[in-house]
Parts: sequence; C-alpha cells; structure tokens
Amino acid sequence: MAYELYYWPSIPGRGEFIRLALEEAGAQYVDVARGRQGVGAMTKLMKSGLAGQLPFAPPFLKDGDLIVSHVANILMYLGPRLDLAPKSEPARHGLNGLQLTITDFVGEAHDTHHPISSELYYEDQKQEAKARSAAFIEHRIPKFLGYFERVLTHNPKGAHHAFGGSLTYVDLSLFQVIEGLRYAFPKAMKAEEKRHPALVALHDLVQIRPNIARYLASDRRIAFNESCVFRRYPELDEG
Ligand SMILES: N[C@@H](CCC(=O)N[C@@H](CS)C(=O)NCC(=O)O)C(=O)O
Repeated sequence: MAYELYYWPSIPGRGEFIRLALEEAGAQYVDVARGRQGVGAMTKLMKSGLAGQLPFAPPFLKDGDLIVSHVANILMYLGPRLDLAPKSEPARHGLNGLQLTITDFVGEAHDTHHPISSELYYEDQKQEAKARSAAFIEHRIPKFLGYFERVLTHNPKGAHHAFGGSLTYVDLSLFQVIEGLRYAFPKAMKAEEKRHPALVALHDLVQIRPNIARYLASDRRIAFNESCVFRRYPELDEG
C-alpha cells in the first residue's frame, strides 16, 4: 500500500524532508493535498482524526491505520523501512538526535521572517524580522553549520555521511537545509559555504544521486517561494 503524505501543496516547507526520503528510496507514495482530494483531505484528518489519532500540523504520514506526525518522527518511522537508517534501536536514536537538531535549525530559519507570530503577516513584523535575521546570520547559521561540519568530519566512516557509512535521511535533510539557506540568505551563505566544505560536498553528492536528480528535475519538486519556511527577502540577508 502506498504511503500517504499530507502537506501543504504549494511549498517545499517541512514536507520536503519527507518527500526527499520517499523519492530517494523510490517508495510508493501519494502527496495527498497535491492530488484530486486537495487540502480538504488534510484538514479533515486534522479536524476529525483517524481512530483517535489527531495530528496538530502537517506534515504527517498515513501508513494504513497509523498516522505519524512531526518531520523527525516521520523520518524515524520511515528510515529503516526505506533503508535510510540503521536498523538497531540505539543507532536510530543517535540519528534522530541529528534530525531533531535540524528541526531546531529549521524552526529558527522560520522565525527570521516570523519572529513575533505566525498568525501575523511578515509585513507586520518586518523590523523584528530584520533584528532576528541579523542574529541568525551572525550567530546561529555558523553555529548550526559548524556543528554539522564537525559531525561530518568526525564520522569515523568518512565525511560523506552524517551517520555511519551509508546514506541516511539526515544526509538528505542536510542537502535540503543547504538548499533552503542558499535560497533565503544567498549573501550570507556565500561566506558560510567557504567555511563548511564537507557540508557543501555532501550537498553536491546528494544532488547527483540518480533518484534525487530525477526528482529535482521533475514537476514534483516545488520551487522555494515566499510562503515557505525558507523565504527570500533581500532586506533580511544583509546581516
Ligand atoms: N514540529 C513540527 C512542526 C510542524 C509545523 O510547524 N508545520 C507547519 C507547516 S511547515 C504548520 O502548518 N503549522 C501550523 C501551526 O503551527 O499552527 C514538525 O517538525 O513537523
């Protein structure tokens, strides 16, 4: 049975981390809100749930009778099934720690343009967004990227993977983080990339994996835009 992914249909957003894993694995899945059923099917599940399972926010995954929510949790569920994670439970928790750090990083990237409230427009919190972005560029991008650079260079199995000796969903997510930051903060990233060669090399290796390359060239890959987590507002990229 195909996995059902529920996410907003017009943005890469947080759903993209799940799409990349499903695409790399060549898994059968339906991106439900992008299909005939539309967003209505997603909001219906969020309102009424499924046998008591009530997801708070997308993305969430439906696998038969089970609903799994939160990016890191979905990936932890899918990882061993798609051969994108080690099978041993302790190792899966180690990997999940890395993915949860990506969750934090993505949350902070979102807060650069919505530092006060997600319920307000960007235009209503522009000044605060500018201050938040300056701090994100000065302190948080270097701290998170520096951490993942160390994770890669400390991997005893080699710097081509964040965990162990083969591809995991964390490698795919790191690719997407670099893509998103390049889109949102092109100026800041120009300097940052020089300091993080292992991350850039990982990004480039993921990009040319056959299934990923095919996906990126397809119309299933949604372009970044200003409704997404990673948004390009040039005034926020000045540091
Ligand atoms: N921790 C969740 C965050 C989910 C989330 O914030 N989803 C966004 C879309 S990217 C949303 O629709 N949020 C609605 C809300 O927070 O009210 C995850 O990692 O999946």
